[in-house]
Amino acid sequence: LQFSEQLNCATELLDRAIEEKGWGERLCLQGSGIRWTYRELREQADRIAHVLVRDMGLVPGNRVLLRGPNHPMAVACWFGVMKAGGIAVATMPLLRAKELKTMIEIAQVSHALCDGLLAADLLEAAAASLQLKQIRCYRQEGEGGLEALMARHDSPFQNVATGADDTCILAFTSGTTGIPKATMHFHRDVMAICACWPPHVLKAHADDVFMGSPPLGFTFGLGGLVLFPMSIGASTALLEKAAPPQLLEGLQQYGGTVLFTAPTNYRVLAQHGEAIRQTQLRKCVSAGEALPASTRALWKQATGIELIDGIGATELLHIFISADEKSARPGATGKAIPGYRAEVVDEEGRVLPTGEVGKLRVKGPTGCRYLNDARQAVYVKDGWNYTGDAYSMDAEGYFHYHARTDDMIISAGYNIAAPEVEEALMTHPAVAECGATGVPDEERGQIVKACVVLRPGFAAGPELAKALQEHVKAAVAPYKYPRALVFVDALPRTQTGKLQRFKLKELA
Ligand code: 3UK
Repeated sequence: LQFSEQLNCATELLDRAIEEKGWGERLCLQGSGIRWTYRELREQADRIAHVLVRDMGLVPGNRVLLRGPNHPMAVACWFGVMKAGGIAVATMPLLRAKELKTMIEIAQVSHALCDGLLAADLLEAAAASLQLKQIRCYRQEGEGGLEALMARHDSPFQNVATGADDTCILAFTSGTTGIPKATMHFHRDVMAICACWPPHVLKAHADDVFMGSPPLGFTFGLGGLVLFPMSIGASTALLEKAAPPQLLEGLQQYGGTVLFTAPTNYRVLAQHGEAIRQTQLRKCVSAGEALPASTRALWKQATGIELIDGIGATELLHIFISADEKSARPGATGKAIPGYRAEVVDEEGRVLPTGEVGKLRVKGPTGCRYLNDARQAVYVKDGWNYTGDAYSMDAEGYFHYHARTDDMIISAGYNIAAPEVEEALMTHPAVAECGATGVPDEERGQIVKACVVLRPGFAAGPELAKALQEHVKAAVAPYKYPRALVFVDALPRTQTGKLQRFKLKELA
């Protein structure tokens, strides 16, 4: 991978793959009845770039909103935007008109490419905003559809000669804490994430078939399901719906060998260990949320596969602390990956001694700039990104997750990390999922309250609640046990699979 002043990530990942690496006839993308080689994907992307420039009036630097489920056309659109020198604003499929309108305004979106299935909300958002004027839909019948326009352009597209530091991605953070922030990433960042984590930790090869659940509108999915396989000449199988049942079916149908998904899905899929053992699956990546040691053990026992945990963030584009299968430690996320530095610091930014819990900060080739957001000064200092996580580092340089810095519950003077209570609860056979939070208490300031989703076959009631409280007391320091506990049907989660802490508080 070359870094130079002039860089277009589509040239690197797509045109060079064909012209210089000779991967043109290799399988690149499958899904929804489509199978494209690298050459076929390029042809689609070239046509889309022509439509953007000639029919939709795009000029380099324009922001293009992308909306749709994971589908080969979504990938072709992303590369079309890169080729034309535009900035991709990929969004999560479940967003509704109101949220889309906010993003359109924050990111100053002028163009959009949208799956016909999800057009209604986008059209509503566009009507309410003066920003977005050019929308084309794919997988939609009729004259004005994207495919009809694409059919008229069959010459190769000359990629715009963007600079390595030109912005090419505006990615919105997932908003576990409130209003989403737009983060900016450059062409060089796209190449940097392909050069750091995949060769050093994932170590996949050209015959691997990548699969997973994260939407391409989430940088976890963009990297894991598109950029990483393409940087090594591998292929990817995209699923429009990717809840555990579809993931299992997809693994069987496409022969997936590398899986990217969140801890919750591994817990559910572990119930089908035998079926998974029958598939080709060999590498499993967990990110998005802390991986409890119990989930790692459960997955290993069910499938024989050691999970690769990794913490990533939209701000850093992808994973920056991780460990491969051989160096994985239960309860630790891993070490800073080659290319990145990570430290645990106190409120004043002083590095804390080994073992002490503090704020995690990270420095590397993909550090973030927020777009027009005053929170830049809070989250980025001296080139360090503060991720908002409470971590400690052990003597061997392994980083241990404790909580989001705002998930620390302070009860009678004790600092209690919500995820630690959750992990302890999760080791009880009755618990399918749970979330812990602090609720006001006259005597103690706050007390820990747990919301618990039961596994089928267990009956909610005061006896079980008591048993769960005793279970936590026996597993961790007794002052951490949830003094209040309710049974609920489901937990509030973001579309990226993260527990929504502020909604959990309301629920509690
Ligand atoms: C949390 C984790 C413990 C952590 C992401 C991989 O999740 C991603 O990006 P987001 O911006 O959220 C970032 C925050 O999520 N987190 C993620 N992974 C882990 N906590 N262990 C983990 N393994 O709070 C972090 O600050 O939505 C993940 C790749 C790209 C991504 N954007």
